[in-house]
Formats: sequence, structure tokens, C-alpha cells
Amino acid sequence: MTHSKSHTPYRFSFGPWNISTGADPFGPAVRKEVEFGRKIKAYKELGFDAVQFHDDDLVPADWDWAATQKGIAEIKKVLEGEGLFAEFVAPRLWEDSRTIDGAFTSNSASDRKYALDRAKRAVDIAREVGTKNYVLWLAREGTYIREAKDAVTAIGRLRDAWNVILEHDPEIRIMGEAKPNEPMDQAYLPTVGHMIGLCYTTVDPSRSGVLIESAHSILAGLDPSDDMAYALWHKKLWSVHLNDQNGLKYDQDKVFGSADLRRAFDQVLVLETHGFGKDGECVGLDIKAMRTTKQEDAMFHLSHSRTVFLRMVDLVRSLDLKKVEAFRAHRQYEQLDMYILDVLTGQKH
Ligand code: XLS
Ligand code: MG
Repeated sequence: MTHSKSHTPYRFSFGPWNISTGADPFGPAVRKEVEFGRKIKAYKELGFDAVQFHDDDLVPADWDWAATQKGIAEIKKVLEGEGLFAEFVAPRLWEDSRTIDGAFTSNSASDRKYALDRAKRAVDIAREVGTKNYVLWLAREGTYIREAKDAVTAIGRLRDAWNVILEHDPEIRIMGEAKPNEPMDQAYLPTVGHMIGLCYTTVDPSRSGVLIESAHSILAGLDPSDDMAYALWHKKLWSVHLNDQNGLKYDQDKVFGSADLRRAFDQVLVLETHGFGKDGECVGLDIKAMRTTKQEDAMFHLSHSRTVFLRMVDLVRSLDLKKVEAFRAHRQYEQLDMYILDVLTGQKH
């Protein structure tokens, strides 16, 4: 196990929705909306390099193409002024009334057409803003009751939509973001394994990969570091949404490492060991401040997550790899367990 000590410096990203008003399904906003320009200014202040965008974070989804191009050109100028770049564009296919029953898997043919048109427009937006990365989080592609859709037909529709996007632009590359539920009762393609399986059936598997969110693996009862390892083995881990989750409940988007530091360590161990980032991948976050957080504190969750990540990198790089390999070779996992706990608790080792 070798650690790429000469690792290219990590580049960090988050989406503007990570700076939120604190509204949740049980209560209204508790903080004022931070205007977009102020959010963009915060990126470098917090040590970030790239912005993740939904299509309508850039321009409203119903603008005509000329207005869209103009709007994107203005934002590109702002990004350049801040020394930032766009990491990816993701179509927001879960708020419009025409996606109420899912987007690509809706039982309504006209809604499916709306979803495909919007997905293709998001590709054009990605090209305009200067990224080839495209994230598909399949938010409402699922059911509240199993009988609502024919699941075999639904999977076919997802794969066909994926192909429409790939065929719309020869360079776009899709990262599927799996999540087992919420907002649906059950989502299609609920895990990284399902998502990667689909990648190999598309018209271009080399442009079909995944973004892995820590909390989504946890919600599926899986370990995020093992999901990341599986995607890395397939050479299909092209971005991450690091965060944390305290048990099986609604998606908490907690600060990275704040529920389980060992789990955070193991994610960084696999990313660092296998050179994540060396081909330009970003360390992305998908984090929410607590609803109790005051306006003036409403960006700490981002800087704290980045700090925890970098502390885990230091701990991973401090590992005595010979010692780890020796414990493995002699099946001394009790000793290895304590060694890792020593490292995590700052014991001299
Ligand atoms: C869900 C997704 C979503 C982003 C990307 O976790 O990451 O938060 O908006 O579509
Ligand atoms: Mg996410």
C-alpha cells in the first residue's frame, strides 16, 4: 500500500445550495437567503476551488437559449474573476411540476419528454459554462408504492435517457449519483453497484461513471469507503459528495466526520491511497448547516468539513505502512485496530 505523498493538491468544491436558509419539511427559513454573488465570493475565502451547479443555479430553466447564453457568460466572468471553475452541471429534475412522478421514469409521456429536453439543455449549459462533467441525481426516479411503475420499464427508460445525454454531446461525461430513497420511498438505481452496472450498458461506458455521496452509501447500509473502492477499481469514481450521516433517517448532509470519524478516515485512506484527484477530480461536499445555525455562522459547516478532510489526509500520510502490512500479513487485526485508534486519537506511534 503506497501513499502518493507527492499527491497533487486536492481541489475542493460545493454547490451554492450548501449555503442555505435552514428551511426543512417542518419549518420555514430561519436565515436570510445569501445572494449568489456573496456565495461565490465565499468560495476562495473558505479555501474552495470549484462550483457545482444545477442548471437553474446558472439561469432559470425557462429562459430561451440567447438569454441563457448571456446569463451564463455573465456568471463565467464572475467565476473567472474569483479564480474559480465549474466542476459540473446537474439538471434539477425534481422541483418542476412536470417531474412530480419522476423525470425519465414518469408514467406521463409528455413529462418524460420535458425531462429529456431539460436534460439535453443542461448538457448545452455545461458546455457553455466550460465543464464536461454532468451529474445525474435520480431524485424522483422511483416510487412511493412499488406498483406505481413497472420497474423493468423504468430501468430501460433510465438507460435510454442516459444514452440520449451521451449522444447529445460527444464529450459530456455523466456521473450518476446513487441514493436509495428520499424523496421517494424507494429509488431506482439505489446504490453505487446498481449505477455502475448501468454504466456498462450505455452507448459509451468510458463516459459513464459515478459521483459517490457518503450519506447515500450509509443510507443504503453500506460503507462509503468500500463503495469508493469499488468505483475506483472500475476507474469510474469521478467526484464525491463528502458528508456524514447519523443512522438511517432523512439525508442529514452532516459535516464530514461529525458522526463517525473512523468512517471519514477510511474514505480518505482509500481516496489518498489510490490517487483520487490526480486526474482533476474534485473533493466535493454536499453539506447543510444545522437549522439552529445563526446567519453569521452559516458557512462554518463547509470550512469545518474541508478542515476535517485535510486532517484525515495528514493522519493517513502519517501511517507506518510497513507496520500496517505486517499486521495484515500476520492476521493481527486486533493490533491493527488499536493502531488505527492510536492514530485517530493522536497517540505517538
Ligand atoms: C443529492 C444531490 C443533490 C445535488 C446534485 O444529494 O447531490 O444535492 O443537487 O444534484
Ligand atoms: Mg449529493
